[in-house]
Amino acid sequence: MPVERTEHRGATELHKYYEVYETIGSGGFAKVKLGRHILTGEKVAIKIMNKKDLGDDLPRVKVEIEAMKNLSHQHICRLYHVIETPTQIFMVLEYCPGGELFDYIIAKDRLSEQETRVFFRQIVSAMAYVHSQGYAHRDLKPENLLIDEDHNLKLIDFGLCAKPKGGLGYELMTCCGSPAYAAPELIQGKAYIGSEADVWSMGVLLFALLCGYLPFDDDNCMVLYKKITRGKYDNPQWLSTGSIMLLNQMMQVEPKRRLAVRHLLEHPWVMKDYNSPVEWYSRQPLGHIDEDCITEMAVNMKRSRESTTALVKEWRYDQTTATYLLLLSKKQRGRPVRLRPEPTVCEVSPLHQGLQTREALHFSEDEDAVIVGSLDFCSDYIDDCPWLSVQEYTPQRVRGRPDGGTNKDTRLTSPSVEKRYGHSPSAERGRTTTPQHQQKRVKDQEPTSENKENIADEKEAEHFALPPPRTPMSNKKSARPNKNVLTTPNQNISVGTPKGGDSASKEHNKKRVAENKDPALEILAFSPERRSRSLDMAVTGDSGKKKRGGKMFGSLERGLDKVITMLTPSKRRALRDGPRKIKAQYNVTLTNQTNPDQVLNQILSILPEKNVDFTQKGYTLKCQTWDDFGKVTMAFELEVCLLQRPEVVGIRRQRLKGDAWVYKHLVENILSTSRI
Ligand code: H91
Repeated sequence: MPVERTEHRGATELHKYYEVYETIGSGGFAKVKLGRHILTGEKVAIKIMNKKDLGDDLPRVKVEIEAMKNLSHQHICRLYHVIETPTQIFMVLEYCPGGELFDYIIAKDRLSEQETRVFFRQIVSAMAYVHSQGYAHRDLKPENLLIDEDHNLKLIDFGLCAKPKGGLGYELMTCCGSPAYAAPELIQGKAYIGSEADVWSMGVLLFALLCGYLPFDDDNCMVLYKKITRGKYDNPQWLSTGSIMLLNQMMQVEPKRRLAVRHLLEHPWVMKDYNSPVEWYSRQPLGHIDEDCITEMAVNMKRSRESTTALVKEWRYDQTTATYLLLLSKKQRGRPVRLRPEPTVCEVSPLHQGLQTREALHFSEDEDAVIVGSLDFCSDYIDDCPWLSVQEYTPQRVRGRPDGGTNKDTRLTSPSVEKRYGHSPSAERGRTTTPQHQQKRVKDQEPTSENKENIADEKEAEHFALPPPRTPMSNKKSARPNKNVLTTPNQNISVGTPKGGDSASKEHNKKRVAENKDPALEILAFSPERRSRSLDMAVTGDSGKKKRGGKMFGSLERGLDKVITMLTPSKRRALRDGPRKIKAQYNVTLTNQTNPDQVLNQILSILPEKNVDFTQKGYTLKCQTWDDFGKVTMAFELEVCLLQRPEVVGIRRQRLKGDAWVYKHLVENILSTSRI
């Protein structure tokens, strides 16, 4: 595979300092990949934007970068590094393995008042700080709150934020954000105060946490706007009086009657069980310089501590800023404040020059590819061997495809070749169809930046692609109640029965059933972090804990050796020949089935019915929906996998693009209809 393709040319700078792994999400015109900062060994999220694709959104990115440079707070995702090339912009950000708060809410159906309070206090803390710095966020929603490794929230997406010149008291005019969370004055096109509009969104967010659905919702925009401007919503019976009151105080149509964030800091509901106001000041103010981090960097760079401090204080959001902030993050988590020592392979300081040896070790940066190298430069690489991609080590080989449950291979295809099927409006233009399954490959679309990377694969697909196997079920249109879906014990959900026996729960479930949702179908959340770990476990076949070598640092070559040893032919075959084995996580739906091929077939047969296009890569289905103009409205992944305890088939799901609530309904609908 070529190391550098056109759109990756600008990425060289990025690869000097980071190992780049798989795509973990996307937002607007950005793709977010998992990465690792080579010098500190810390994981990062890399937001990748193509300037050409950004077009008019380029100013939005500049706004986000400027805001994030000025904001440093324990509940705001930290920006470490910005790399701009003539064609691309890379933002290196704090990695939040827990994923979106949205997924967490839907996995749990809704949160208890106690758990909501924990999160809401963090949201108030972040927002009080944002407002204190003169910013309004203007796009508050659970998709923009991520969960970090300590289960704390981090606010993201400052692309729509505003910093009025005269201060936050000055009115704004631009209507932005997601309609469902937008304040009435905003959607009416009136001038509004940013902080007041944020409080409304926080009210909608609080409601979503406590209820698992939105207070104002409608498919029709105009109807939605009417509902918002009226400001009337129903309070479900499980809400406490205190919650109802707080929601009411935040979702006041008249902005001046709304609570201000400073009132929220010590609101009785917020203070309950804590007896202390929310701490909103930054625990990591930008001005403070940590001496331990400076010392470590000074040693690495062979500079004086004074000149290192001066360099850090320039806050250029370059390798120096990233190294300093990531070292600080290590220190705050009680890890050694250590950098990778001078390279042995190439006598150039990585902090000065970037890791030149990276290029030699760089295998591929394909969509699902991983870069492996320097695997044991740091002890935690071994314990936390990151994201070994199955596909990357899988030589082209013929593997049987699911055969409807008999487990006998009847068709032969190449496992690493992506198979694309679809029925998007654009895909339908000028192409012959496969009447048997009414499925067409999405091959003759204009290549977009999203699908460009797959073009080489598509050539091969011509020879190998077969339509997915179908089952007789595919004619069934109506959603069936899903009696067989199991959940993990810690979810406290009984099979086939509504959660909680109280009338409030029944009421809620009635609503869900009316919406074609099965109350027994619970989705268990699962962080990309864990997903990676589980893959690692599948590779090593152990419980994920590997012995630490006595030494902290080793050579790059040894790291490579380890990867090769881990992937012995038998292990590789085990991976190739079946779905991944993972642990139950919170975005994995458990089934009561044991045959993954059967489950895959059931899903495959339902997707066309739901107007979902998909490409199949092994047991992973990359799904897309389209609008009438051929624009992708939703992208998500469904992966059939094997759970270890209990030993059943699971379906991992991940949203990549599109409205979170629409996605929730669609995936619930697909899975409940799939009779799994
Ligand atoms: N949504 C608005 O899906 C749809 C794991 C994951 C882990 C992340 C760290 C930072 C960001 C995303 C992360 C992430 C966009 C991040 C930060 C900023 C920003 C953007 C992303 C998605 C994009 C992928 C995200 C979640 C939100 C995962 N994501 N899984 N760490 O602007 Cl400031 Cl776009």
